[in-house]
Formats: sequence, structure tokens, C-alpha cells
Amino acid sequence: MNEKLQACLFDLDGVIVDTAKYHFKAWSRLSEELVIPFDAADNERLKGRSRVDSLEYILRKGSLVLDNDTKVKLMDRKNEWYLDQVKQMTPSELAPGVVELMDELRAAGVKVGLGSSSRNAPLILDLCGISNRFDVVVDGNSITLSKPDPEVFLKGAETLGVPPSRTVVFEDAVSGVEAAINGGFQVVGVGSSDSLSQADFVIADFEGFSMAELLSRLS
Ligand code: B16
Ligand code: MG
Repeated sequence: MNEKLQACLFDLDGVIVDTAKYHFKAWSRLSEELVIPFDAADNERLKGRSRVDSLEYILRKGSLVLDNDTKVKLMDRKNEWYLDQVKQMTPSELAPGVVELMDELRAAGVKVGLGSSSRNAPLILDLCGISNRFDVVVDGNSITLSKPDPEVFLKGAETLGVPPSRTVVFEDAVSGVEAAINGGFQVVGVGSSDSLSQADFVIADFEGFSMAELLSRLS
């Protein structure tokens, strides 16, 4: 076993699959109904944040104060619209190269886990046919604190029995990169190096990215 790499935790939305576009459509529709402006920059800020944190952000933006029951109803509606799109998902939406990397890691004895804020993670994994490829799944159903709190990744590493310093997190969101750093993990940003500059290093995508390259770029 490699000493510096004993486990990898993958974020879901934006790393394994590109569901940000579905969140964007659903939050845009809700914001439109509430007559609150919502654009791509807002959606970027919500990446990795929980459903309730996302709604609170939009309400703050519109200076709208609502009671708890109304907030729950709004979140349920947003989630219905989100699920209308998610239910059409197939394995063809998996990020190219990500499953190959996960399989390579596991074959080399590196544990592989999911660390996602999404409560819809089990459904998405199932639709994409990858539920059985993880040694642990930690998602929005089993955490109480949203990224940038490190709870989701700490729970994953603890369940795997691997210290954070020997675990690499793959993240597409600024809040997720911060969560990984806050937990003492090494972190690979997936996406743009402009916004994810806090990560140890950034890859644009997983195409052609191997375990050998990961090891060579880890400090
Ligand atoms: P849900 P990740 C996050 O997933 C998304 O990035 C974020 O946009 C979303 O609000 C959050 O999950 C909660 O999702 O409404 O499906 O429970 O990136 O942490 O995998
Ligand atoms: Mg994400």
C-alpha cells in the first residue's frame, strides 16, 4: 500500500456527474416565481452547499423572510423539478475517466468513498450504475453540517479507518475545497484553476488522469 495515498473521497455533483445544470434550472425556476434574480454566478456560489443553505441564500438576496413551513414547501418543489431532470439520467452522464480512475485506485488497494452534500446521491449513483463502486457513501442524508464544514469528509475517512492526511478529496466547489482543507485533507480541484486555487492542484477533468499522475503531483 502507498503510504501517502490510502483513500480517495469523491464529491458527486460536479465531479462524478454534471448535475449543477439541473440544480441551476430548478433554483432559477423557483427564484423566478419569487421574483428574485438568480444567475450563473449565484449557482456557482451554491455548489456544495446544502439545499436549505441554498434557499436561505436566495431568500437573503431577495430580502424575503418566510416561515419554516413555507421554506420546506419551496425546497420540496425545487427538489421535484430537480428530480424531474435527474430521473432521466443514465451512465452516459458519468464524467469521462472518473470510473476508470476509481477502479484503478481500488485495484491498487486505495479505498474509494463518496462525500456529497446531496440527499439525492443514492438515487443518482443508482441511475448511473455505480452504487457498488464505493467502500463508503456519505451524503446529505447522513450529515448535519454543510460544506465548508469538513463533517462529510471526516465521516468518510473515519468510516474507512484512514487519517485525513492520507486521504485525497476530489472537489469542484470552492466550499468543498475549503471543507477538505478544514478537515486536514489533501485536495484536488476539478474544474477551473482560477476559482479552485486553494486546492493542492487542479485538473480540468478526469480524461487521461491516472493514479500515477495523482501520486506524482501530491506533495
Ligand atoms: P440536494 P455535492 C451538492 O452536491 C450540490 O453541489 C449543491 O448544489 C446542492 O445544493 C447540494 O448537493 C444538496 O443537494 O438538494 O440534492 O440534497 O456537490 O456536495 O455532491
Ligand atoms: Mg460538487
